[in-house]
Amino acid sequence: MQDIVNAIVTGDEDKLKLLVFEAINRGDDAGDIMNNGLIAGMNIVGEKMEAEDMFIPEVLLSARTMTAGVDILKPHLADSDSDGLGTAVFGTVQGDLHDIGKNLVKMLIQGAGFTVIDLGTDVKPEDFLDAAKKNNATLIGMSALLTTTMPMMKQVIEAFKSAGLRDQVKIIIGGASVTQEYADKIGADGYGHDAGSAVRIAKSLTA
Ligand code: B1M
Repeated sequence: MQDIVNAIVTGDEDKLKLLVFEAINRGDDAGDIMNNGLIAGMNIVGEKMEAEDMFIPEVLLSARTMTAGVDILKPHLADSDSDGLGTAVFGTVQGDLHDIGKNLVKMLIQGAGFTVIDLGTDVKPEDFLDAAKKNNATLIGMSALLTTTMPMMKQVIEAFKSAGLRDQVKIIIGGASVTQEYADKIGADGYGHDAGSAVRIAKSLTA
């Protein structure tokens, strides 16, 4: 696992792919590889970024490496026990370009049986609203990783209120800086600390 962590930190995509394939073939648990390998590596990247030991180009390499690892793990992570749970609209809020966590949550939510419309990153409040109307969505999922972009989540909720659609959707939020307290404060219906809890909460809210 330590080699996987190191491959994420050094942004060595070829090595990471090899290691993840090896681990899967050995029968290692995909969730374990994700949490103790890929995400653990990304956490170190975050610490190094904060300490200015790593800079944007290197962080991007680590992010690309992480995405390659997630792609390999995807079929082993998503459980497709159920389907027909409704349509969810997902996106990273306006001003924010972080999408690894959002993609991970999306992947598991899809595996759980939701149809997901992914609006990508830097998504304006009105785009969440338009997509929800167009697709009859019952769940809105927002991700934000920057303290400066978290307030956009509130603006999205306000946009649904102004359009008279707040009661027709459940809204869940998450991302590194987001907390349950913040979710309560802005009136979100749920907060996911990680991808697993996001799925559990999404299912309970829309049941
Ligand atoms: Co950025 N960045 N970054 N970055 N980056 C952070 C977030 C930061 C904490 C790093 C640090 O300084 N320690 C810091 C934010 C500080 C703050 O606001 N408090 C930061 C900064 C400052 C910045 C820039 C401003 C840097 C600059 O330009 N000077 C800049 C902003 C760009 C922008 O968005 N406008 C920037 C840029 C980037 C890159 C582009 C280089 C790259 C993103 C690439 C990409 O996403 N495609 C990047 C990265 C990779 C990170 C760190 C290192 C890793 C994020 C990540 O992917 N983690 C990050 C440090 C950190 O978070 N420790 C950092 C792995 C991922 C699986 O976790 O996204 O938290 P996460 O998702 C988790 C949970 O949060 C949850 O489930 C996921 C799985 O468990 N979750 C949800 C997420 N979304 C959810 C939604 C839900 C429910 C749960 O419901 C819908």
